[in-house]
Amino acid sequence: MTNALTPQNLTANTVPNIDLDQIQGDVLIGLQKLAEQFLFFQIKDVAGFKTMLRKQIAHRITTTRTVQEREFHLRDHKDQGNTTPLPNIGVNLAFTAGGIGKLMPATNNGTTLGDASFAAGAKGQAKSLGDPVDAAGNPTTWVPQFLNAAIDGVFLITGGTDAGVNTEANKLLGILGTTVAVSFQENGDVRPGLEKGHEHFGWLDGVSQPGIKGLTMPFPGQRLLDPGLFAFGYGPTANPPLPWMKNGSFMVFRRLKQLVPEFDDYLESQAQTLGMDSVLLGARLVGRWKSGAPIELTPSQDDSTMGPDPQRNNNFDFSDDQGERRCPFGAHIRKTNPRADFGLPNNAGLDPQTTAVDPHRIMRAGIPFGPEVSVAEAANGTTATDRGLMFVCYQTSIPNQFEFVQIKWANNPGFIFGKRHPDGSPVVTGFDPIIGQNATPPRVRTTDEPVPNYPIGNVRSTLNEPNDFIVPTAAGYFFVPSIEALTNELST
Ligand code: N7H
Repeated sequence: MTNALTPQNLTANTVPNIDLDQIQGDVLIGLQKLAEQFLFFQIKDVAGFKTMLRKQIAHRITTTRTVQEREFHLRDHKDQGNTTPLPNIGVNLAFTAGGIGKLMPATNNGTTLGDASFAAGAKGQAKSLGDPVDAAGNPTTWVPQFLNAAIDGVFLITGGTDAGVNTEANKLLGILGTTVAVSFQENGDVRPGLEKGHEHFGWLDGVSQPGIKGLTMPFPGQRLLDPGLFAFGYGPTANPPLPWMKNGSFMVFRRLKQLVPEFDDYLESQAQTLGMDSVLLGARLVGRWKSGAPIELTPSQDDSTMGPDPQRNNNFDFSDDQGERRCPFGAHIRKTNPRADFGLPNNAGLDPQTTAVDPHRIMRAGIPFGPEVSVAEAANGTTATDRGLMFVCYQTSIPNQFEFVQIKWANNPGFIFGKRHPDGSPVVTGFDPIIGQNATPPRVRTTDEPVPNYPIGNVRSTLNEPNDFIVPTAAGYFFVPSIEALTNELST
């Protein structure tokens, strides 16, 4: 996903109080990535690994400062009419609770980092996220490597081409030698041609990201949030649980398989049942047209110039749509960022968005994986090869940010609460039709109001989703240390 920050913003707004040289580059701005290798590993020789980390690896880690500088280069490169990708190799490194425990036994397997979900690990949390699990609570749809092998850490290796990131991965493995064993390796790639920047269902991704105080000059409608929501050591909670966690962040990784031909066929058939157009139905499930244009601003038809235009594509807050005429409350972007749905600031200036929404925002930095849908898959309506999203997000509290959005909002049919239809009847919002998970077999989901009542009308309609079109196939919770912590606390 592309970050909403641009070189233009950064020039105007870089202020020194965020330590750009210490925070790893994917956290706040996002490593430049046309290709990305996720290299998961186990630490086999703790002392040997520490030596290599201190002497040879820490210096290779790409900082926020470097990412920022590369944004300027990229802008110049494009301005000069160049279309060939710049190599821009980026490397970030993060550890699970188990990995932190190996490197720092005093953390008691990562528990002293102060995040119960991080300490429990992604597998331990799968059931509460609504992932398909067996009677013992073990995920049933994950790739075996994530179930069987203990994963201690991950390198995120980004660049302009698969060949470039693979070469860098081999260099890192060469340096680390027998101190590590690879648990799982997979590349993600930006989709080809006109689908560049779009995820596999076809929607433009990376459109709405939080802005950061001291780093971003916000686009219209973009909220400016405390850096401390994404990197430790800044407001609102300046003191990290442990001093060396300053400038670090928690990273959530989810390998989310997308059943694209199945989803496309479902949109067609459901649209017929509801008596509407399938393109409009898709837009109402996401809250945006495939171009990125929000249905809140252009409810009846796509506007492909607005879609990718950051001056316009986030300039709304749902406050003038409390009857869900333009955008259903259940739409993916309204469930995961309800903006002003909790109400507008009162006379005393108390703003419910500041207290009820902002603290749960996440910084997304994923990339698609897997090939394009083949002619045969499209014709059969069946996925034959895995494809989807390597979902990555950053935050300083996994329970209060990623898990809150997934569990309390996306998976919660009651949310958003207490709303009424234009005819006064209560709204039962239903699940997020994209990422919502109903853990109760047979996992059927419903969502309110797929059929628009725009600009007028009082037709009540319900969307029924018999299947999940997004299936979690691997996950990990990681801590992304500062450069200083990599060279000191974690490697001595
Ligand atoms: Fe979502 N999609 O293609 O439908 N997401 N998402 N997401 N998502 C967004 O603003 C998608 C996932 C958020 O501020 C867009 O980038 C898919 C998870 C949040 O307006 C699109 C998958 C979680 C936002 C998608 C997936 C979130 C957001 C609109 C999985 C967190 C910003 C474009 C395969 C639990 C909301 C954009 C805002 C936007 C899709 C996963 C959260 C098109 C396919 C797991 C916070």
